[in-house]
Amino acid sequence: MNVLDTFRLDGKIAWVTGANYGIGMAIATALAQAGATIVFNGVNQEHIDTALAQYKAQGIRAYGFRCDVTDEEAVRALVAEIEEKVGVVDILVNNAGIIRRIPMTEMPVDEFRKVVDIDLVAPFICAKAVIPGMIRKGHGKIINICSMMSELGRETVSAYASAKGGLKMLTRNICSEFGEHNIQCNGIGPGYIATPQTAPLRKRQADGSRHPFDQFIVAKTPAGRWGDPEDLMGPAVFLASDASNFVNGHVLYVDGGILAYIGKQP
Ligand code: NAP
Ligand code: GCO
Repeated sequence: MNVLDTFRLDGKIAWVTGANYGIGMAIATALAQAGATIVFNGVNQEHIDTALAQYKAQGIRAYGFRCDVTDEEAVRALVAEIEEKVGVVDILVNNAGIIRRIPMTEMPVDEFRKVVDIDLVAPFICAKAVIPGMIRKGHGKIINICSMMSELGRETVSAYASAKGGLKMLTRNICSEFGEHNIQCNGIGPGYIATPQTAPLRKRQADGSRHPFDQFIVAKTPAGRWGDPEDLMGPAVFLASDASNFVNGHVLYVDGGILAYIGKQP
């Protein structure tokens, strides 16, 4: 077999959570281009409808659902609906996520819990819902969208870093518990990517200058730029395909080298 054939996803059903835009849409698009049928969900129906039109405009047949990934009953019902209307999920990408940037001592515990609920508990809920079908099929791929904050902290992101650190370990645990069923669970750890989630960090200042954090990240990243969602497309296809059947419990950092770099001397 030609090695490139192992990257194809023809006949596979891929569920990407939170793929209305941003990283999730780029990953869903990549998996579709590799041959997968796409299922995605969000919480905002207007965003879902807009995304459906965008996928259709690219010639991608996608199924869009409104489902809050923190609601286990709703997720179980969604997986049953997917299995009835589309088929058993082969690939799950736990992408849906939020961030709250609040100094820890000022963060209401409800806000902390909300971030952990969406960024850590929900990937558990979604993986738990699809693993039985993957076991029945004899194969499965789970990709958890981690973060640089699975490895590093910074001011104001205590909830997010705690969740993403936990998501790295959930990734390793799913690998450990279900590897014998030919299920591979890996993470993708994006660096700083230009999406709505990071838009506040790139907002132009009143005087037209670049945001100080924008300047900081560009200086800290060997690639000398922010990542684009498209930078995640190839890594996602790799981890969703047979090309990675012996890769398990790994977090692939797609960060332009920022985690490897101490930064330029001021
Ligand atoms: P984004 O632009 O804010 O998009 C978030 C997506 O998640 C939206 O489609 C949103 O749907 C969905 N979502 C939020 N809460 C949900 C819920 N409870 N149930 C279902 N869907 C929900 O985020 P992004 O920048 O693309 O990031 C995507 C993932 O990558 C996140 O896990 C994030 O933590 C991670 N990440 C991002 C970066 C970065 O620099 N951008 C770097 C590392 C990791 P609606 O439109 O319906 O609200
Ligand atoms: C932040 C950013 C980061 C990125 C990403 C980095 O406020 O520091 O939002 O957390 O989203 O997770 O990998």
